[in-house]
Amino acid sequence: MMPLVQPFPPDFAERYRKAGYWRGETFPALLRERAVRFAGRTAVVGGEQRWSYAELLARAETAASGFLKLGLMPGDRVVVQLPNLPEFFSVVFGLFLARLVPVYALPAHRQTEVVHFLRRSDAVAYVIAASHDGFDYRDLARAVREEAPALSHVVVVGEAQEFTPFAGFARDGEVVFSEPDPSDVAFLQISGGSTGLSKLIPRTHDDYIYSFRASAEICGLTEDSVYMVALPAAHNFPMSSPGYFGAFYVGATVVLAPSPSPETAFPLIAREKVTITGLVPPLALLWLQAAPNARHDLTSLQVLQVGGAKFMPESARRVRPVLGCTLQQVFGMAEGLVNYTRLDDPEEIIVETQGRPISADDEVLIVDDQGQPVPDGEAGNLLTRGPYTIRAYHNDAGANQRSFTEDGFYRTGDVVKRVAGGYLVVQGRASDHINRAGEKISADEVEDHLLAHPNVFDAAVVSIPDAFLGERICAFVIPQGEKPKAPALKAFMRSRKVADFKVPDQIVFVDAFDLTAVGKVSRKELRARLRAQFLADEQKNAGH
Ligand code: AMP
Ligand code: DBH
Repeated sequence: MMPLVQPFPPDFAERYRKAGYWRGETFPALLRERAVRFAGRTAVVGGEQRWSYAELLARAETAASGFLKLGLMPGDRVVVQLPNLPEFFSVVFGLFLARLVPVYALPAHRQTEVVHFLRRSDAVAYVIAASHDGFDYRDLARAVREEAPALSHVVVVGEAQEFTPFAGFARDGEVVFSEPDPSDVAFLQISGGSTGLSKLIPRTHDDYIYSFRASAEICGLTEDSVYMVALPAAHNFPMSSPGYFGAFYVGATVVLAPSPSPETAFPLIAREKVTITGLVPPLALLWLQAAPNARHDLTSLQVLQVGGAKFMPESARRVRPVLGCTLQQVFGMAEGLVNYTRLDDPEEIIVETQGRPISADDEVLIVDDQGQPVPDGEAGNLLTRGPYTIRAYHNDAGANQRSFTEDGFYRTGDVVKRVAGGYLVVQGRASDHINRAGEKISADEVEDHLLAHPNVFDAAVVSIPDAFLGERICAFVIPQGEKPKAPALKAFMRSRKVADFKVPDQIVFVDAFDLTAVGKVSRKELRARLRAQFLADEQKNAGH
């Protein structure tokens, strides 16, 4: 089993401790302390349930005992794939208390992705909900079990069938849990994956707790705040920016929305007096559209955070007048660095920029393709290093080689410019992935699936600007033999058991890729050319 590490060099670790970023806090200690300090206050609201801080701890302890009684050992990895249910928190905190390591999967992930997470992490257990949104996760568990040799337990929230029911976890007698070290890896987060499948991101107690503690302060959270989780709870944004962990840190209340749609979220905001939540840009557009006719009282909402993909200034400008709250732009990544506009920034900064880093010790380098720094105001590749940015992925030597410089900077793949005050404006990105409504999709990965179809000779996948999604997935396909129909190719993608958001939105059949250049054309160049040609054609057609 590959050991879990996050290799911050000792001199950096010392510096981050001295500066007071890393305070030796751990998730178990945090939960226990808050369960005493905020005992009777409401920690979690979800579905019909309402848990106090004391109850959250009690439930997490029961979960921890249950996991240990299955025979799991500290350090073991557990893939968690749960929708926005309160049990998400009892499971995850339970794992922390037992020194087990959650690996977060999104509810949208399917067999291909889940098998990858299970294998890459050597997970011994997999936690699911029985079903959600019309999908039966027990069927998924049966399928992945065949392909993941280390997996020995499937734990189900809800009707478990032949698997282990989470509701059956019990605590008999006093269980003594061993304490983690603050520099231990607490969990594995996943990246959207710019090439190939998602990478696993080891985050330590020290670094992650710093990121959401500082975020909670930047976002003005207090024990009277009510934070709503609108995006999937496994996403890094609602987890930590400041997210529910930031909310728990200060003793606030966390409300779980089963869906981020205005129909579901607006009544919850009114009922629970939600003060802050975070959305991706397409959802923010839906909220802006629905709010003027909303029957629900949204006046409790003080801050709407938008991030995950670029929020265009024209839309950003409408947030305050339409929703009556402050917009906060959030530009972050599961690998670390998070930027925020500050709540008291001038409106122009809030509307036009994606914020500035959390920490004075976040090192931000903006360089040209030769690695030379570019002047402020000019676009370049963003590299970063700092007290909560990883130095390596888990179990992926190739990605580590590509994604980190020799002196430990993370190559974000984003193209940004720095403006006055150190604020960043995201201009685009260098790598070939599609940012579809905040979901990052690797072009390589989609091409690979398409190429598996017997009637596909070659495929190139690109992002195309989309008014609603921000970007949509467009696949250029050279058929061979009988030309497949676009819906059939999409159905084929689905049959490959991948998350639905990876299925191309648009398929364009072409006879050949026009390789006029001499020699080999890189896929990157090919994609760029196809994309440019497509956009030019589109514009020409619009002109007629
Ligand atoms: P991941 O590494 O999968 O967590 O995805 C993080 C990436 O999402 C960043 O590197 C950016 O490409 C993108 N992203 C996140 N927030 C924003 C934002 N506010 N504006 C533009 N891009 C964003
Ligand atoms: O897109 C992201 O990954 C993201 C966006 C906003 C993120 O990880 C975050 C804030 O922490």
